[in-house]
Amino acid sequence: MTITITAFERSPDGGKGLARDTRVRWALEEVGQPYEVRLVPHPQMKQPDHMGLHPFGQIPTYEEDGLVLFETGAIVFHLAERYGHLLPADANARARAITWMFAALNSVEPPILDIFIAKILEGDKPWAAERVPIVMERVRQRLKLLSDRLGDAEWLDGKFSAGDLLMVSVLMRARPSGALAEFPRLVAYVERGEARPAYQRAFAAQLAVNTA
Ligand code: GTB
Repeated sequence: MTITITAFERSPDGGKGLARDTRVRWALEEVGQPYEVRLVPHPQMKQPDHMGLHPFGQIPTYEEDGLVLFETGAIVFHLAERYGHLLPADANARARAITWMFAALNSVEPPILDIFIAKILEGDKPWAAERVPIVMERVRQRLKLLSDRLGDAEWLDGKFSAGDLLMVSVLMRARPSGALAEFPRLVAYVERGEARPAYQRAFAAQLAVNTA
């Protein structure tokens, strides 16, 4: 049984680890599963072969023994369910860790992505100069509450979980705007995630692709 994921042939970030295959690579490393990567040139993502795997023509996808998945949250959840390690055994602790997975993807990632949309995709619009500070303030408010909740804890709820893996991955995208740096506890939290050997292996693997 071989696990195959897809990734950008060349990530637009040049290997900073911000494209979403990195979080899937990280989860695979955490659960100790070997995997192969099929690199997809951007135009090919919109062709029928790839659209058959991913309805929105994006990366990453996940293939394993006839199973095809898309959406990084679903892929990380599947890996945690099938291979263990990333979710606690206790039912209530497990439910809370899953709640943090949803929080990362539904409550923290969208405002952070809005920074990229406002600055880059819509940066040339006449209203961009007014919109960017509004979007930044919304991110600040969300990060402040997250930082307060984390406090001085190492991870969001006890041991490192899939919730932390996704939250750290999402927070990394707030770094280029400077928003993350305003919250030292979150900076340290992200650094703890990045220091994990599994993350280091995932990062190195995507970097090798993007600097080859
Ligand atoms: N909700 C989906 C998931 O979590 O799997 C989102 C998947 C997604 O957005 N994929 C992006 C993609 O395929 C790549 S990761 N885009 C091509 C397209 O839509 O045509 C997003 C991404 C891209 C670039 C950077 N970067 O340069 O820093 C970071 C993240």
